Amino acid sequence: MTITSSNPADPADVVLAVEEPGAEAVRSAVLRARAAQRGWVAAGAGARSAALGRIADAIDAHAGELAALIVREVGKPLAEARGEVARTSAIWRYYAQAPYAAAGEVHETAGGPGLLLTRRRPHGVAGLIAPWNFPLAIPSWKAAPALATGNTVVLKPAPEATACALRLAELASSAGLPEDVFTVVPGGAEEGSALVGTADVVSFTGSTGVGRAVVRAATERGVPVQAELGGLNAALVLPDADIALAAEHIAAAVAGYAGQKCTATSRVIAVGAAHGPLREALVKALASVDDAVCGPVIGAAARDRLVDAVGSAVEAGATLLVGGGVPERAGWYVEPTLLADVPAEHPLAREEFFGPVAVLHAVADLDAAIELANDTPHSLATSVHTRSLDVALAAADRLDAGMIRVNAPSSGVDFHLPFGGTKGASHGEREQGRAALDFYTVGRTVSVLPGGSL
Ligand code: UN1
Repeated sequence: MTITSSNPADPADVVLAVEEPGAEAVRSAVLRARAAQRGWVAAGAGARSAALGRIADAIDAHAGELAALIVREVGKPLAEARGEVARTSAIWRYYAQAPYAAAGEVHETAGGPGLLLTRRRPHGVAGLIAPWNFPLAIPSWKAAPALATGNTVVLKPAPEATACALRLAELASSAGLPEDVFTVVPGGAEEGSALVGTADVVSFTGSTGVGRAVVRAATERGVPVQAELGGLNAALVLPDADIALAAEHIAAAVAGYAGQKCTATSRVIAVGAAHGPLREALVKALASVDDAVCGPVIGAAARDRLVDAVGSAVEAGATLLVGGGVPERAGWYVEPTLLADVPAEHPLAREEFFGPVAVLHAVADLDAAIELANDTPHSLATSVHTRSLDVALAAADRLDAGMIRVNAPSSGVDFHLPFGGTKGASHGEREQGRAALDFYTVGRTVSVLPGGSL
């Protein structure tokens, strides 16, 4: 079978076609990575830090080319693609400092001379499975902490983003990473499960269904695993909010990169008197979103699924407030869409659709808004729009999402803070920040006692 990635804005433009390498190729990449790992650890903190810093430099030096490749391969609007490239080099630079961070603690013995030490050591080979929507940033926020802590890496990118991942590996190698320390193996389900079946630590970002299977398979082998799955993210708007600004933030979170982020807003919850003005402002904001913000969705199947869901919601009694159409043009475009009166059990109100589509709910008060926001297993990111500090703090206490953003879009993350959701949205240790350094290492206890002690 051939893996083909094509331009979502112009499907006739084939970006890359490669043969699927098969499960055996993955296993042999893992074996080579395992052989390379000892030398990578032995090279020391200074060498690892310098190598990661050179990768950041290489990304900066090729920023224009990388942004253009992201635009072409996964249809991300140029401004966001540039932002992603800048974020990616910042991630490598941030983790370039990590090899020098303290790797443990010193304790006193219970009695007598000696030192008791804790120490964090790498697992071995990190098997990374990444999605297509952040084709440089997500592979990097998995690979950089894994490499910094002395693991070697085998990455299987999403087929739709194969060219971006291969280019990242090329740049890493041109920056002087030793051979087999960071390998990209293109592939689909077969290669992904071979990787989960052989790596020493597994990190996955993608759909809930595949993620659950990855977690099961890794757990069965006794291998540490983290999974970042879908989000069904809400934006809560209180009557005291700056409604015009809230509408702008929410429109960006609904339609930015066509809603193809696990942190995108798909449910807007208007509280009390916020409802009328917010509805009006949001319709206006979504109607004026253009290609520079939204862009196409990834493929024909994604577009059809969105169009069908909107159609079936309308048949079930929903009101189309804006959008809903498919522009007459090449590429997989869907208009930014807002619906009201969507039946509570309709899939559009319950499942992640990964498109520029949101559902508007009206509720009486903050309690009802929080209850509705929490009524999902996919609790990843929630935004709260209010001028009241009391409301912001109450919401931060009672919302169960992994990330709560006050007066900001639900999408957008800080790579130096932990990233992840609650309930069904995430599994295992948080990604990013220092949490990632814990995930890619395991604790050892070392007792250093004077010679001759029994
Ligand atoms: C962002 O909101 O900038 O797959 C990042 C995703 C998330 C990343 C979101 N893991 O969409």
